[in-house]
Amino acid sequence: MTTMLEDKDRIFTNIYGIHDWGLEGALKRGSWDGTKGLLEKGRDWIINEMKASGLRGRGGAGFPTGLKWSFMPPKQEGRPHYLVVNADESEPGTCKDREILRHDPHHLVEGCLIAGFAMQAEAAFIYVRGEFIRERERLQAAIDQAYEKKLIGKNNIHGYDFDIIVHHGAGAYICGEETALIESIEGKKGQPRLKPPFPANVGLYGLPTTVNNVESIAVAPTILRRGASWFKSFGAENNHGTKLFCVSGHVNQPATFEEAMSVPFKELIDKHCGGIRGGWDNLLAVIPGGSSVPMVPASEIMDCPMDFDSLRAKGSGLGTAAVIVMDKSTDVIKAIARLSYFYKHESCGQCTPCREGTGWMWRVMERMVRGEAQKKEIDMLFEVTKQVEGHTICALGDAAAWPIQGLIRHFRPVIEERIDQYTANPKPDEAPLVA
Ligand code: L3W
Ligand code: SF4
Repeated sequence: MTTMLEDKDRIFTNIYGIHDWGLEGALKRGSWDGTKGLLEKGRDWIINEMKASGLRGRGGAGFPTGLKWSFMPPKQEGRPHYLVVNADESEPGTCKDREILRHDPHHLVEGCLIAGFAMQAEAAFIYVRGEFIRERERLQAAIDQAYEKKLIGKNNIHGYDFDIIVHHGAGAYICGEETALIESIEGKKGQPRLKPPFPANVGLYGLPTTVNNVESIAVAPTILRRGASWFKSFGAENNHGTKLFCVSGHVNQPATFEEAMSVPFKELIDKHCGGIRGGWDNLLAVIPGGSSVPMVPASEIMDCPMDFDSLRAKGSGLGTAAVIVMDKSTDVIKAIARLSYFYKHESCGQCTPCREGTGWMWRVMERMVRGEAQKKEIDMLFEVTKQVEGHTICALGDAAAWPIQGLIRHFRPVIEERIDQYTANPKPDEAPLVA
């Protein structure tokens, strides 16, 4: 097991945009090298190699990518298959797919062709976050280069006709949920569908569709060129490969970088971010996987391997590997209240526990920030999060509930102290904090 990467092991060698992002630069860095030969090895070989690599989806859920590709049903005459790439990167703290679109877009373009071939898709639709205007332009330019050199499109040099269409979103977080994203491409309001059926059976325009995150598709060409066992050699059992991490908050140098899966948290931050602001004793807590996962207190995160299973064992998750670091200057109740406001604002409103619950939880959190609450309401708030969790159409309900659960689980004394302070010195009628 390897948990520290060397430069030679990095897939994204232009993540900081130092080199030419375009086709010429990408070719020098190894993109499009022997792509035809990979396709000639056949669909089964590609899917089996992806399964053997141990790659788990990089969009948050960690579902095995090769297995997902294998869910596509046998091709039927007159029923196209589609690949949909989720570039609607909106999870608070997450800024990794953005860097791929900006600086290494040919990894994604080539990945689309290979993944599309493996699942017999006619085309890929790449759904780009509404706010990513320059990123969409950059991606489109890379796609245009690939068309011009006949790397994709009709009668291309790889012998598999394949189109790539960029769809620009309009700024809704919920359109990152795969079925809301599909609805949005179809021109409808972006609201999640009930699953099952999963997109593999009933996806875009009712046809077999696989939805993958940008990073999941962009790493595929390198995995196939270097081999499944190479990718699998990084990380711990069931948590393999290299991974883009985005670290924000109270570290000395916030950054997005590629590292081996399962690297311990402290090593990750010391190596890439220059440690914690004010030193390690100043660390309060970490949200390790984007705002949708519960926080982990400093005492439990230090030696924790940064991977799906280890963080789950801590009651949290790797999510998108967006690591939000909070030092002791953080008003931890206010930080979570801000997330509650975000989920209330982004709820699509179609199911009652989420539509009503997110607003309810945010309003109570506002009072908790001021201390304008009764201690028994802490348990009531926790109970409400349990009524929302698992009772909604999509994961946004869970995502709204989990950060509050993490706060109560780890920082109940801080909430109680705030209530005691307010009781001793009430300041009623203050304006909302985060509206
Ligand atoms: C066929 C089955 N397909 C599962 C497929 C399913 C999907 C994938 C994972 O949420 C999480 C969410 C956010 N037959 C299948 C099957 N599939 N069983 O596998 O499915 P699922 O439901 O576990 O997750 P999801 O709905 O894809 C993603 C969390 O990620 N998250 C935030 C993400 C935000 C971004 C972003 O901004 N870029 O990614 C962070 O933690 O809360 O729990 O494809 O169809 N039997
Ligand atoms: Fe919409 Fe929330 Fe229900 Fe998801 S959980 S479908 S965002 S109302």
